[in-house]
Amino acid sequence: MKIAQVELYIIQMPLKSPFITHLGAVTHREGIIVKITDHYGRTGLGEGVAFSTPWYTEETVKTSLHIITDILIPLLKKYPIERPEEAAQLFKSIRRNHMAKAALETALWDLYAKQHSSPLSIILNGTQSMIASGVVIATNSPVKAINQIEQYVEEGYQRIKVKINPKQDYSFLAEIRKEYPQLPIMADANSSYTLEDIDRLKALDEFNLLMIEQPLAQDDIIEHAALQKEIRTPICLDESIVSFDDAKKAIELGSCQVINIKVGRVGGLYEAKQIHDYCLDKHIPVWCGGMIEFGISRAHNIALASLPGFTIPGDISASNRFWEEDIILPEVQVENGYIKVPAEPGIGFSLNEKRLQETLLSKRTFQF
Ligand code: OSB
Ligand code: MG
Repeated sequence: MKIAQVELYIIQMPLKSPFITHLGAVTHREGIIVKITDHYGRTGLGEGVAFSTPWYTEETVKTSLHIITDILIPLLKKYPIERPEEAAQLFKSIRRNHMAKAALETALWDLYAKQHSSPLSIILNGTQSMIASGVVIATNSPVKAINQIEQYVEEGYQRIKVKINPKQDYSFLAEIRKEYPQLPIMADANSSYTLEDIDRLKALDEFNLLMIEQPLAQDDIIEHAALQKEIRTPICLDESIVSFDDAKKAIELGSCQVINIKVGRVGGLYEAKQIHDYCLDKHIPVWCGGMIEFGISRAHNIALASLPGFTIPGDISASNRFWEEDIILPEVQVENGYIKVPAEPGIGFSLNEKRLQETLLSKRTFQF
């Protein structure tokens, strides 16, 4: 792919309002923007989605920087690649560190698509020109949740996800359902329950949720299979699925009926597409998850969600859901509940250099 240079921009931005789950509150988002330039001056963009601390996954911004800088860039220098799939393959010689790998791999996909003057969605075999948009409410106050839902429904979002845990479930959902009896709602538990809570979880069946996301342990697929036999609400796995193999095993075991695919969590677009293709074959619907990310990652999510198996509105919301001003131009917009898949080459969004400078903490450059 004739890589000439890799630039890493470490940026930080405040969220418009805190994102609260039982695991803690996120008020600021640190992230890594990757820019890969080829010999002809064409650039590919990627984003590292690890958080500053390991509250959601084991990776952090610092561990990602270490792996990208000291391991993955030297690998790319040593073994020049012709296609992004080869990078995905090359990175398999390194264990885990999926978010670090995805940061580089996604930038290579964008560069490859631009080198072929094709939209990334087309390179990935996407078939949808619009994707249905959903949004996440992450607050511990039912009043705030209802107010936010009202605003987001007005903005056109097609599906609302709320965060739940054993201290905030039945009555919280009952209050919401009272206001919105028909609204497509799902709940994300972020691993806050155990099998001992089975009666609490059964009780949630009456709310007709689209699904319950990751009720049990973050690395479990065995107990989720047992739980699914006891509850009517479909289980969707998030944290437990970090690879194609995990997805295959979870489906074979009956641990879930839906999968949330996150590009960073599974190590890049190649693995994400493998999971998608398998799920499509097995009639398991998938949707694209979110990581409170900036516009570059959002743009990769849009390209991925254009694939035919993405039949459920995911957590891809507009840039203004979290940010006063995003780092891409144009910003991601939701119109009548849909996001348009760009028809321009690559991800179809460019860096907002002014915003990048305003939010920049540090920068590193690597010549090839
Ligand atoms: O569990 O899906 C999750 C955000 C950060 C970490 C984990 C999760 C989330 C979300 C998605 O719920 C929020 C979004 O980006 O829209
Ligand atoms: Mg989740």
